[in-house]
Amino acid sequence: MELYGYWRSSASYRVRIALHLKQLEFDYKPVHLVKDGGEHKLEAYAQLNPAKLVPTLVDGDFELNQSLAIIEYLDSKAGPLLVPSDPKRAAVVRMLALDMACDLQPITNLRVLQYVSGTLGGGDDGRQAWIEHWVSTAFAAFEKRLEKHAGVCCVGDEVTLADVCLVPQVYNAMRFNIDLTPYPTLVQVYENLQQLDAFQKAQPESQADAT
Ligand SMILES: N[C@@H](CCC(=O)N[C@@H](CS)C(=O)NCC(=O)O)C(=O)O
Repeated sequence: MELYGYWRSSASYRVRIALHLKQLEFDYKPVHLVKDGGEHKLEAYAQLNPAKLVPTLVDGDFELNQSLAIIEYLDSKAGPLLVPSDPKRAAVVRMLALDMACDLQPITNLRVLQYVSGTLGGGDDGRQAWIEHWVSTAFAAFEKRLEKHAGVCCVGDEVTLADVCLVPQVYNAMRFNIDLTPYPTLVQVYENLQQLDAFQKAQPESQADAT
């Protein structure tokens, strides 16, 4: 399999964690999101993803975009299951995963930040205020959910899709110096997950394209 991604992309980071948890071999194909206006906007990459976003997984002649669809596909290939089979547990895991991947990540994505700071004229301060507002809104709610559901991981003591989606957003928040002290449960779960080999291997700074 091949994974087209970018070291700092949170959606690529999710897929890397899932691949490592499942111990699936893959070739990592870096797509630079910043250099020369972004390699993801070039025709060669748009052939793989017309939405011009990373990641893309290629498995033989099968090409797939959208990190959550990719992770579900990987779940069908190899264990451990990241969405549990118990329906209630699965629904809770999906709820938490979507809090991060659907309600938070898209509004802090590169193209949105560029629009806020550039097109709308917000500059660096506007971008920072935007990130702080939306991360703290999402993390405050997530902290409450974790108080109800967390063990060592987001939902009990097993690693799930919720953890795979949380860690990249915490990495992103730290990158933008967001104060995490109001979210002690979230920070504890993040630190627990950072101990695991798969999460370490998937870290942005450990990727070949990290600069
Ligand atoms: N919902 C998509 C989101 C993909 C996405 O937003 N990718 C970002 C990096 S995390 C990207 O390619 N951004 C490029 C840009 O904003 O121009 C997924 O989960 O795969």
